[in-house]
Amino acid sequence: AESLSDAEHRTRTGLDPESLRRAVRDHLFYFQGRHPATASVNDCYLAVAYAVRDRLFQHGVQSLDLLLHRPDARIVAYLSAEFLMGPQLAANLVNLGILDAMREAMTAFPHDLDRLIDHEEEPGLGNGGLGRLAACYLDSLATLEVPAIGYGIRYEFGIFNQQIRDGWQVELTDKWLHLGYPWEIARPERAVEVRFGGTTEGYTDADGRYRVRWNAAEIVMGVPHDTPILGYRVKTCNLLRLWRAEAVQSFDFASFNVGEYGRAVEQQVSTETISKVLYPNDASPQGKALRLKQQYFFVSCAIQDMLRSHIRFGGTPDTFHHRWAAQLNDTHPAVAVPELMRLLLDEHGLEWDAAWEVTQKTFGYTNHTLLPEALETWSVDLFGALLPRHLEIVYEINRRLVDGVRRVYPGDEGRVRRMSLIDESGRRSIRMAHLACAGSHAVNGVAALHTDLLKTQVLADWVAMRPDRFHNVTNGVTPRRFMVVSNPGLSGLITAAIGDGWPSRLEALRELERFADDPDFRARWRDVKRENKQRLAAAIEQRTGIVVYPDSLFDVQVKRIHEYKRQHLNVLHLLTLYRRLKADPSLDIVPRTVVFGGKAAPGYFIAKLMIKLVTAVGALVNDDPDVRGRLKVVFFPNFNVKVGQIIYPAADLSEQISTAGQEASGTGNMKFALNGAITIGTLDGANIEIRDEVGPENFFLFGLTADEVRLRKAAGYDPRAVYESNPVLRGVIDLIASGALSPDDPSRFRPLVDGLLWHDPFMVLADFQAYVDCQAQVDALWRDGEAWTRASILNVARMGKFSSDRSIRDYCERIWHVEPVRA
Ligand code: GPU
Repeated sequence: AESLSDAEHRTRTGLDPESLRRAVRDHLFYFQGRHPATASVNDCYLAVAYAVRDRLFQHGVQSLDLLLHRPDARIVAYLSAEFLMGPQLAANLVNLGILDAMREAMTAFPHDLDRLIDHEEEPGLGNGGLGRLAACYLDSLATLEVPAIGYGIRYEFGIFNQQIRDGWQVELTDKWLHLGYPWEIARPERAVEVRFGGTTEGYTDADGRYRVRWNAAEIVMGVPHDTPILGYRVKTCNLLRLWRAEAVQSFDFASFNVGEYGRAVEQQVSTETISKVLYPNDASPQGKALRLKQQYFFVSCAIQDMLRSHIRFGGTPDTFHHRWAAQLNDTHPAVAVPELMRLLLDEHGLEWDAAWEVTQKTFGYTNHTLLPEALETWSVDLFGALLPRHLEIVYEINRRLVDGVRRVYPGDEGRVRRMSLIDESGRRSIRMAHLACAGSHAVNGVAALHTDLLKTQVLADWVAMRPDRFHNVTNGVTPRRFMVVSNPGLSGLITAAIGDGWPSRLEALRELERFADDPDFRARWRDVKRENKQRLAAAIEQRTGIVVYPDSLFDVQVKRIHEYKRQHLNVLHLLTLYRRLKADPSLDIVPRTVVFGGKAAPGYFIAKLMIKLVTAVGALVNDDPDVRGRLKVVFFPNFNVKVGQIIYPAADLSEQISTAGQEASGTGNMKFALNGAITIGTLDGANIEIRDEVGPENFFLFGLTADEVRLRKAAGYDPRAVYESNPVLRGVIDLIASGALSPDDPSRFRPLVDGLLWHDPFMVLADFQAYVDCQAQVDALWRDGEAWTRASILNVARMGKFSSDRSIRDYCERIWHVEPVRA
């Protein structure tokens, strides 16, 4: 059944199949010089994309017009080093409400729409959860009609493409621009200059006031590239504005003699490396000068852009925060704090106190991790060499901060040392999380447990001084991309049952509860899941050659490879199953297909070894005649948004098994549950809130709690003792250590085994038995197909809280104090 809004959209000019067909044909002819009959898949894809982009910008211009007439409206600036946008075509067609119309339009061309959607490559401008969250938030901001701009870096090369060769990860350069990226428009006329290095000097201005001038050594141009972000079935169209670094022609070439053209070009190459490549580390900063340059580059572009537009539309520097609410997506953009201070002080002549008030009222800071190694610091020497003026400002912020601490806690020098922006132990470095806290009016964690741990541990001193600045905003994901686009079967079934309002009002899914006991509905629910599993099975066979059976339980763990996420705990369970089957080949077990996916940071040796371990287990079990196909282990290569859109809808069991207290939130957990998978998980991150919502009887819980982990460590955790006392565990560890999984290199997995036996900081062995027992409960429920389906339906019905629309409403109300601007 066609929804009212679909019908409405179709009658609007340019959105009916005939107009779309004409637009695609015109783009082929006039833009690409192609005849429709001979157009390639890429030609057709580009033509469709341009036809869609035209319609997005039509909305975008209207949104901008509206803003110009509403200079009182506050705009959100989401500052993020990563935006993991995923494929754009299908998502834009869904938001425009013309997926079916375009499908019909494309019947006149040699390649149908689904072929084009499949052909599209995604811009991988992020590592994982943090970058994907930013993309979900842009979708929700537009859907809620809140004016917003995402500011980031237009990396020429995004996250590497992962190949699996001989079971190992191999990294290939991601050339996402090579066939042309049709969704963006370059805006060279809006370029800004960004400076680096050099020195500062004091001077007295015309009014006799002391001022500082920054004599920089290097100038770089930032050129914005805009991608329109249309909300779901609304007219609001926001922007993702990504900056590309370019050489300043006149600067470089004028300073060299004719004979030194080569050196001039070298300078240009070095400048352009700033936006060349995304650092492929997830939650583990590298401290490289180029990374700091990237951070300052995009932040300076963004703040200058915001200031310029504020002033162009009649604002003054001291009212900047009335126009802009800027969110720092972790500390990667935290240098925005001294940058806004510098612009207000040095370029716009504000006094310190006034500038500081504007700055604090502008920024909010979201923390995304508690891992100590992930808390960013920059060496004072490096920072000062690159940003000498900003270092002075950081010192002044710190001087005032420390004064304040001493006033409130006289004599408490320990506290002063702990809270200082400068870590004085060892090489002096700037604590970016402290800088972000100091410069923000609001600080938030991303799930209830994470915020609690932030408040009681990492940022406890800050909470003591300013308790009202701390908030929780639990993460969410967009149901448009992760249900409507990626799971049309399930979406159609839901819409048939409860109407079509749910994608923008996800709490409405609760109405599905009354279908959980309807045998007919359950059967259709299972049919949808089966179709999705068949689709995944085909993709698995195509990409790995492994044949899997859609009737088996699809048990899935996809996410970055990290020891704290414990892919190896999952592997220990697989080997437990395998050893049971070897001991008794006639054992009646639940057939399982266990799918892994995810990238390892190229320099993270143990993570790469974990991938090799998974593929080695696959090689051992997949064709073992005793196993008889009842256990299949797959490593699906190059996990990204596009692959996720095939995998989430096909999962029965969602593995969320991080050590309690380590995963700030997780968002894959939400994507799985929204697609009817049941979670097996620890009390970590948002798992806790998911379990609260779906009900403990519809969630497989195991493992130590965050408190128990802490106590156990404090009491002196001895993994070796766990190993000694558990024969099943000993069996699987000994199997790995024996070299049976790596006959060509028997000691290959020794580093993993030794890490577990002698250190095990992530308590894998401590949770092993609880996990294996919990998996037995999974089997038991799976054997009762009706009960499983009921739990699956109830999971979806009760997941409404985890729409990113709810998260964004929370940010708007509690942190940004912004309101929608309705067309
Ligand atoms: N996260 Br810090 C990243 O993906 N990258 C990072 O650099 C940092 C955090 C993740 C968290 O690990 C995950 O738990 C969370 O759901 C996600 O950010 C979004 O908040």
